[in-house]
Amino acid sequence: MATPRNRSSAGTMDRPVLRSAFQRAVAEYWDNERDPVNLRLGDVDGLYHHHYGIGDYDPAVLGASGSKRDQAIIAEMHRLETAQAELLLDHFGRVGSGDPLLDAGSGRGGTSFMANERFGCEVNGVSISSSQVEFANAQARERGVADKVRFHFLNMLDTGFADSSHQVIWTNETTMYVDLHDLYAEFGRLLRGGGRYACITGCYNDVIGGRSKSVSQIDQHYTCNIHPRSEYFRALAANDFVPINVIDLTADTIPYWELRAKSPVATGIEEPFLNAYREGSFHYLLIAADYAG
Ligand code: GPP
Ligand code: MG
Repeated sequence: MATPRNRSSAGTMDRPVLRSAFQRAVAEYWDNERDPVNLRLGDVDGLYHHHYGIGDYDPAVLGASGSKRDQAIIAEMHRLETAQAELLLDHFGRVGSGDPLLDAGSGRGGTSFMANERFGCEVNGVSISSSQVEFANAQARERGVADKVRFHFLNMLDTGFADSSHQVIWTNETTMYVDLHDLYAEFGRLLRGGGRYACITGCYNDVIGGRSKSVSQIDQHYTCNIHPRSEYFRALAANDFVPINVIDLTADTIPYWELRAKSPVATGIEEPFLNAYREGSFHYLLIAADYAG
């Protein structure tokens, strides 16, 4: 089992987990987050996601009324979010059951549990939100996989795991919280040669200009800093990652946002997402890259 070296749950004196005012603000946001859009969806089957959905929704869910309608919409949104995570797992490349995997920005653990179920592997999840780490470890115990799926209060930019300790690392909508060059330097250290990095992210379209108003509203809403599309490929190349797949999921995620806008758990961020995607200032992207270092 890959375990972090020399780390207490709060980091070390010289290398604390939270290192800047920005990181402390991000941790505070996620420590306090209890939004029904995430908790009620997670309650459907015990997989608590912190990412969006892909694929068409079944319009029949809008036909019911009252609480039946609410529950049908919530179950459908959850199905689309789980489909998103399944697609990400499809891009992990060759994985043996003895290969350790790393979920960087693991939230309440949804994608980690799916990865463990699919591949039978040990999974490490890291997050700078101690409440999310606690929640996810409680889920691991409840699901009977605590010996295989472990969540750590650690900074993905400096995890403390050993060099070449992981076969696959993924980020499911978490890279907008970190500097990509620092991130991929750490991932290069952690991955074995021939290891795989898989990512789903939202990025702004710097081919046609700067950060749009809608993208800025999304940043503000989540206390994040969405990167330009080009930055991903520059930072990957600079750290010896070679992309094998890049998929524009923008058209595939729009139905999720349309359904979410009609749902009882809409948060107000639906319009900025729909505007940004429709005007072309923002993309929902999957990137899979092999580590060639
Ligand atoms: C996490 O999903 C969302 C983010 C980390 C924000 C940035 C993502 C982009 C693709 C720009 P969530 O499920 O916690 O969000 P919500 O509460 O809105 O469902
Ligand atoms: Mg959500």
